[in-house]
Amino acid sequence: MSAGEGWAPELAHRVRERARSVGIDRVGIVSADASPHLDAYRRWIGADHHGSMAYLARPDAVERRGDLSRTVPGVRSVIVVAEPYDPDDSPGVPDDPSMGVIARYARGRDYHKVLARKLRAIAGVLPDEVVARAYVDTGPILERDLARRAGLGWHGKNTMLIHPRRGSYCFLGVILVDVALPADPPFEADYCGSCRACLDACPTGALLGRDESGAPIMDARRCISYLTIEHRGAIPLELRPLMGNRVFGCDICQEVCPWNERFAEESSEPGYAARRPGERPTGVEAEVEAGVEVESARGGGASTGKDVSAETRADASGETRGVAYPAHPGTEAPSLIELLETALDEAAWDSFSKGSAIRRAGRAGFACNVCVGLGNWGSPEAVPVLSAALSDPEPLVRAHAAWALGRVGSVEARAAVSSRASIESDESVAEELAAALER
Ligand code: B12
Ligand code: SF4
Ligand code: SF4
Repeated sequence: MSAGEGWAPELAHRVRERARSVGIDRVGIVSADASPHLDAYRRWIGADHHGSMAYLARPDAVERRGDLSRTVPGVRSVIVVAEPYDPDDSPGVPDDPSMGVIARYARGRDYHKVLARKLRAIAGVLPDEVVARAYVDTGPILERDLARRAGLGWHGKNTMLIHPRRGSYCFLGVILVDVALPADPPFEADYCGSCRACLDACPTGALLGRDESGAPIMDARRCISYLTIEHRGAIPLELRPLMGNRVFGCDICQEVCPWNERFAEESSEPGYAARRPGERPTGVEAEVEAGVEVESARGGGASTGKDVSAETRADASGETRGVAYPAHPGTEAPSLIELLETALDEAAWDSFSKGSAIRRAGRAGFACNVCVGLGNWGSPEAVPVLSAALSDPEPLVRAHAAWALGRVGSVEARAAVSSRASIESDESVAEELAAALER
């Protein structure tokens, strides 16, 4: 739709005010013109750097990334927001191989739900005749590219969108609108300079530096975040030892970034705080339990943007923290043994993963990640739980447990592996069991 000249600045002002009222003060606006960086994206896909994330390579979705009007006909502007999550780390956990490290972004409530709600609230200030669709990682959209063009930061060599006074621990969300709003100046500077701390720190060599056009390149197939969240199937053998105790996502290339060391911004969103052991999910999930169905953000993104009533319901969800729930070790400083016990038990997994981005890995995928962590720890203390994992209904879990027991290598570990080998019917698991015995 077209907006009168005087109307657009007032709308943009209202958008920023509403964003502030839901705790978001980083808002940028960019025109919905074609991205200058679609070629870089195409090259990335062409090099197979996306691995098995097939949704990123679907030809129609690639084209839609370059032409937002194929997603929202008549789109004129994009409102981009950045919302910080908790930058703090649990002291000692990354260096303790008996503990599992869960990436910061996934320690609290699923950001897709939390931020989607805030985006709907922001879009709620737009007049009814404005078409607005909100996305948080849920559509064929180059969110980081839009964020840079909206002035919110630069693309670091770790591929993250970084703000020079707030760092990179943030989520991005976008609202596509069919009205032309005044655009913010793009972020032109690159403050990485000669630094290469992230490239040197990445344990798997997933970061490849900048290409000739200046675009930062990641081979996602090697990235621990991809391996522990998106990858389906066995984790490549040669990468398992490099994963250490990172069992869901990875923040290493952000942890070493000087812009985070100096400027990481605190989050004011209580939903993103890490869950304590046994802690019950809050907010959206509590509503679902109470029988109030809430639209899920993932896969859809088809919100009209005007449903502020959902947000009001979220606020009314009530206090549920601290209520006992099937045991789980929480997300702050979980022991690997307890994490695997959790992943082997459907009810415990459900309580642990409900309302959390961790659920995306699936019970079996998460169990595999934890088996890798336990194998890297290599302690005989892990033999009982790994032996139990050898009886998991999912062959993938049995295969990763066999690998981990092979790394432990104790008499008990070997006994468990050979006992399973005598009855194992799945060929790929049998191979892992045999390899574990050889080791
Ligand atoms: C696929 C994906 C992943 C993959 C691949 C990551 C990657 N680096 O590409 C995996 C699973 C590995 C992943 C991991 C993580 N992800 Co992720 N992911 C995405 C997703 C869905 C798509 C990203 C994508 O298209 N990648 C392909 C590359 C080519 O595109 P790009 O990274 O946007 O890069 C652009 C620039 O290079 C730029 N560009 C091009 N040419 C040029 C030229 C010059 C000169 C310059 C400067 C730039 C430039 O345009 C590119 C597009 O072409 C986005 C959401 C979205 N829809 O955008 C979230 C997103 C990028 N992820 C996010 C997060 C939080 C993470 C993790 C931190 C989670 C974790 N702790 O484990 C890690 C970070 C790992 C890392 N170092 O990137 C946030 C990032 C927020 C931020 N501050 O940047 C996003 C935006 C989700 C969100 N809505 O908040 N992710
Ligand atoms: S998230 Fe971890 S594995 Fe992935 S690029 Fe960064 S440091 Fe490397
Ligand atoms: S660690 Fe250094 S090179 Fe990497 S993103 Fe941060 S400033 Fe840039």
